[in-house]
Amino acid sequence: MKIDKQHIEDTNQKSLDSHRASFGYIANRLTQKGIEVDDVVQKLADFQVAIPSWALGAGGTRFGRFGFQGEPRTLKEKIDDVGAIHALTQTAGAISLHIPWDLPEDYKAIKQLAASHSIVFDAVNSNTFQDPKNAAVSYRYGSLSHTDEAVRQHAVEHNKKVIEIGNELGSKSLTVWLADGASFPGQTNFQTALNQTQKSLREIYITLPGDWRLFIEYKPYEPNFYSTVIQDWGTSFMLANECGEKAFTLVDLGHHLPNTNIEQIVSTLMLKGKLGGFHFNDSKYGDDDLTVGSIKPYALFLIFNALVYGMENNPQNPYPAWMIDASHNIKDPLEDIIQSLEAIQEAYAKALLVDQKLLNDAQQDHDVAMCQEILQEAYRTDVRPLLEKSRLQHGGALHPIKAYRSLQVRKRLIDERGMDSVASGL
Ligand code: LRH
Ligand code: MN
Ligand code: MN
Repeated sequence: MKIDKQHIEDTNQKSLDSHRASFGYIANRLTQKGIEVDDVVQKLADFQVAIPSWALGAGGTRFGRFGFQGEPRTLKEKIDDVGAIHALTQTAGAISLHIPWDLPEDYKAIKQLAASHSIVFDAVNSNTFQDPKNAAVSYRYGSLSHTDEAVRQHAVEHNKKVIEIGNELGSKSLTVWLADGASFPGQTNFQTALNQTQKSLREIYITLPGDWRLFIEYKPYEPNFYSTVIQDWGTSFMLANECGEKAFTLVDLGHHLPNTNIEQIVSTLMLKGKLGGFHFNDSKYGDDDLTVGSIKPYALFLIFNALVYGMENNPQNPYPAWMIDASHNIKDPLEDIIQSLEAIQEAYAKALLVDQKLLNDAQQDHDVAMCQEILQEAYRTDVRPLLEKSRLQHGGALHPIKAYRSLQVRKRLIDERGMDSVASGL
């Protein structure tokens, strides 16, 4: 399934006048404030977010799963789905694979298909939180932290294999997220588990190709409910430092205890040049993996404000790898991802409008009310016409969800794949 550029253009025609009017209005207002509007629009176009291969079908919960019709059955179909999202939004120019959920077979064909959609392969994700089929060892009691050398070695080898696979595809980074931890007090020795993890990560790290990066993802709990070995950014940061300069921390928005100040974490990591990757989602209670911006849009804006500040002021931090890490239980997964992308771009655009010079002056003067005014002035701006402009300039849809529906993308996917297709995975 491929979305025809001409069809997108045709659907855009109907909204062009209204777009021009609203863009003209906001562009004028921003220009009067001294903002380079073209610059903001260009930055939006440059901001590409990877789509995870595991989020294109319905996710479900531990209580069940309600499948969505027309789900992608193969990696090729998943790439087609990302292609459709990218064609409409012009923001999803990358896919992130989870191995072995989406093991490529024919590399050449997969690469060609991705290139035909203008999609590149972003970070590859290893999986040592599930037992592989017919495996000689079990990750029931951990993987890289396991007390048994044979299990640790198995997990290290898996990560090396994932690097090889990523290398074939043109990926440049490996993301390691470990479920390792304990469900009950006394089950493990914290120090031994951390030491083993460090040693195993180091073994993986030394096999990284020269231009690769290692991202270490943290999470406080789940699936283990007493302790997790890499529970927070501090642990990840420490492990990354001990690995070396190509190792970084990965922040997943859902991986924090309630009310954690994520923007401060982002700032600290970027100051130290150690923010490598970012997983977007939203949450109300825990690692809910909800649509980005659906619960705490102001918090997302503040996080973006920290990211923009870091990107502009911290050359010591490499450009981070962006990915959506959400799960879709009720909504059409593709619509859900489109909504997430829109929320990401909105928060980014608003952060780009923050007058950093004025904010700095107000901070120096301890004018606390003014500091808030400056942030909220940017936050309250309706930036949607800027997003529209950026998409329009690159052949995307003015209104991606509307276009998705009027082009009947889901119906076409169902016609092609059937009502009962189930997303592939382990
Ligand atoms: C863990 C996580 C991690 C995994 C993905 C499936 O909760 O965020 O990034 O790889 O979900
Ligand atoms: Mn994640
Ligand atoms: Mn998660």
